[in-house]
Amino acid sequence: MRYEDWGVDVDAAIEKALSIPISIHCWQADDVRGLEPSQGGDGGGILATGSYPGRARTGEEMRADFEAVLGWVPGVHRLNLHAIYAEPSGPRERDDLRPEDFSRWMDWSKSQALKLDFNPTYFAHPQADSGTLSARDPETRAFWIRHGQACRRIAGAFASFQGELCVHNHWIPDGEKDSPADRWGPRERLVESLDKVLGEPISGCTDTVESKLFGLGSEDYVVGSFEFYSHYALTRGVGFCLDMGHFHPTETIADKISALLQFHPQLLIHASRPMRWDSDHVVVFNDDLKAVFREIARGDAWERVWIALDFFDASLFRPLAYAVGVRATRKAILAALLEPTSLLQGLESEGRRGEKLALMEEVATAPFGEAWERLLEKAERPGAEWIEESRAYERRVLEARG
Ligand code: RNT
Ligand code: ZN
Repeated sequence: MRYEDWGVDVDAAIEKALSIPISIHCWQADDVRGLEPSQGGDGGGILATGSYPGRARTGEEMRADFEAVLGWVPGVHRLNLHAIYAEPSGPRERDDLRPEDFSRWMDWSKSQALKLDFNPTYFAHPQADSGTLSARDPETRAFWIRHGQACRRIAGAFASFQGELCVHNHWIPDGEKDSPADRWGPRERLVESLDKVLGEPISGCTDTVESKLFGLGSEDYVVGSFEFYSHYALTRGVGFCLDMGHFHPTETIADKISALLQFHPQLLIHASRPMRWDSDHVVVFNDDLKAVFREIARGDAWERVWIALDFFDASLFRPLAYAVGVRATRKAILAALLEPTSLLQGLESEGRRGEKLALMEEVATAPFGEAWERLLEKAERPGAEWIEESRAYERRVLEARG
């Protein structure tokens, strides 16, 4: 293969690409609805659009869908749960959630050799309509602080159950639609609340905080902005999460990685695909995605980055949406590892920038598809035939789920 002429060890790249965990978000399976008896309360500025039939409605249906998807995607995966996917034996408020409410997920994850990650759900709840951790009302704040604390204990329980850390990501929707007169108060309260949430040392629970520019209904002001959380994370020793859709519409995150990793020990990446806004389209193998993983590869920063997915499209068969996004992410990881980086950097350091650009253009049309097929073969996962398998699974699902 052409890559070998450039000094790239294709088999080593394939092996490495397969070993990097991709944390699959559970919320594409059901359009971010969760398993709670309906709570009301708005979605916190995120929105799955579409009404394709066959949405998973129970934990069992979700797990069945994940098992199908896992047959179509190569490499190591994790499963990223949100607190609203608890399966308690009786009614349970969010501030009282316990590890046993996730025992079905834990047992199942073990049977699938998946490690779990976790997220508190600070949205889609009547108490979240006027803010959560930054709310003016002290009782509302206290409720969400208890929720965050309960979730950290669950993440700690996952970690000890799986003998490996659990990445626990905090995203809150708090913000203002229009012209806030006070941008200070909510940020002061958010610092105070987060400090309380994170106060208890919990082994294996690895917290991250996720910034955002705007949401539906928080167009003018999001309390947890980029600067806010980047600095919070640095000063508190927690991880920072970058979501590909959480910046200005033409702003991409690839260039931020080498800047942030000068200071942050670790980053969580939410691979997503904003289309004109933070639309959470299914991730595809496009230039933005490739650029993110190329930066990680060039900095050999794989150990300092957790890779997770975050998209939800209700207009497609959901298991198919998963497989498209997971396969695209694995492709982007492989493409990054196949780059003849030292050749390119050598040309650059010698001042031969034209030749560097020319070589980049040659790399762009190198036979990536052949390497990808070799990876699939190695992982014993289907090529394009997975689409047929998805169609067969869809037929069965639509029959069973009406
Ligand atoms: C919202 C954030 C967040 C959520 C999930 C459901 O804009 O991206 O990560 O998508 O927590
Ligand atoms: Zn996200």
